[in-house]
Amino acid sequence: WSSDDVTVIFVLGGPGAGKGTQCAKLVSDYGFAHLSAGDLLRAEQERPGSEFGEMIKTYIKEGTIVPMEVTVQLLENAMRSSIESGNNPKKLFLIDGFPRKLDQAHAFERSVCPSKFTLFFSCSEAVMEKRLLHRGETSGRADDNAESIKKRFRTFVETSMPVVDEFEAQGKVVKVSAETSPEEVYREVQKGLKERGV
Ligand code: UP5
Ligand code: MG
Repeated sequence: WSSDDVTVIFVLGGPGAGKGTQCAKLVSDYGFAHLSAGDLLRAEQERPGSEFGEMIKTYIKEGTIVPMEVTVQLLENAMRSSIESGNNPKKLFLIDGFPRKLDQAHAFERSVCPSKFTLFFSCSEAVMEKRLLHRGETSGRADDNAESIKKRFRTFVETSMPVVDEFEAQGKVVKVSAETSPEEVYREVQKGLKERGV
């Protein structure tokens, strides 16, 4: 595809900020394809015969960032499938939980497609921790426990916030407070998208 006819919006925010929840709402109202980097990595980890399974498992448990070659390839494959399926005629993509390291951001925008902007959910660690521990009671996610959550928070602050800061400096961030109810947050999201012509 050419980057002129594909629209990519990055969706960033700390662990448990509500990226997946808000993306699901946008999918049903705007027809975006939703690609969660974390979901793609978890699926790859489960795929029989994957050469990356064990490695991905370790990175996720430790809350660190899987080497970008793996993630960029999974995203690119998922974008291609979405376009080829015919179910995404406008080629609209929400890329959730990516890029969370500067090297990934630069590689993706250079080799796949520049983003239109980044939707950024800001949320305090106290609120995010509460949500994740609650979800951990039933999610089965290997990283929804107090120890992994602490590591994910540290990676977010040290490694992922610099990505948001860089996009912010380029005037490419729509920031939404994610502390209120999902419906309230979504109203702010819709307002933010409208201001950017989406
Ligand atoms: N909830 C949501 N919104 C709420 C609201 N407004 N009020 C009250 N509750 C709300 O929500 C989390 C929980 O909170 C849910 O129970 C929800 O009902 C509730 P969710 O929408 O799932 O939040 P989200 O931001 O998507 O949280 P998630 O846990 O998915 O965020 P992470 O960024 O930590 O997870 P991700 O799957 O993106 O990544 C996992 C790991 O994969 C990373 O730590 C990393 O090791 C690896 N990874 C990479 O290596 N590279 C990548 O590029 C991406 C991931
Ligand atoms: Mg998520």
